[in-house]
Amino acid sequence: MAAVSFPAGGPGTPVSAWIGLGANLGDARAALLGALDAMARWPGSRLLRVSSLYRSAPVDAGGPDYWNAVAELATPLAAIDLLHALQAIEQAAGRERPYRNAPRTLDLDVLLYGDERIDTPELTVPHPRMGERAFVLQPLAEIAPGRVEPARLAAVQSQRIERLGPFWP
Ligand code: A4P
Ligand code: MG
Repeated sequence: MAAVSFPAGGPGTPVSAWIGLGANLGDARAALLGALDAMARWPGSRLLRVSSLYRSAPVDAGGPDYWNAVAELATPLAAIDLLHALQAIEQAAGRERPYRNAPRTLDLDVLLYGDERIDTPELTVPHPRMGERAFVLQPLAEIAPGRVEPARLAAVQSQRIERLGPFWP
């Protein structure tokens, strides 16, 4: 049986985690909504805030434009269990991994997990590339301005991103 670990506050203590959502294949908007709906149904977890929906040019990747958003989830899941639960949602949405940064039906990343720093082969938090990406920083700044340095946001202004408006609930 897989080992179960708990957040720093102890078993059952909810932690705020910020999740990055992205998709650029199929009905991307529906995939993002479906992922939020699935997270909201996890026992003991609660969606606290969801950013607007954004449309963005692919960064370090090809293919069609992406749909992106960021959500804050209060969850009793340990970080590694959260990652696995997100991967299960990706799989259910038909995610395939032909190569790194391939276009995808759904990508769910753990951006932040409370104030924790995690560096294991399977999970790095804060997400190592989030600081260079407007498609993460802009929606994150919308729902958690204290977690984004203004200088970082200013540095990614050249990346094309458009706010489409609220989409949750
Ligand atoms: N992993 C390690 N840390 C994390 C974390 N904090 N959150 C590991 C999620 N996963 C994490 O991810 C590969 C492995 O990263 C996982 O097995 C996990 O153990 P993946 O989702 O299977 O593959 P990927 O998404 O192709 O790679 P990666 O590294 O997650 O890519 P990125 O950096 O997420 O970039 N442009 C726009 N406009 N919008 C986008 O959403 N997304 C990407 C993907 C590129 N360009 C984009 C967008
Ligand atoms: Mg990913």
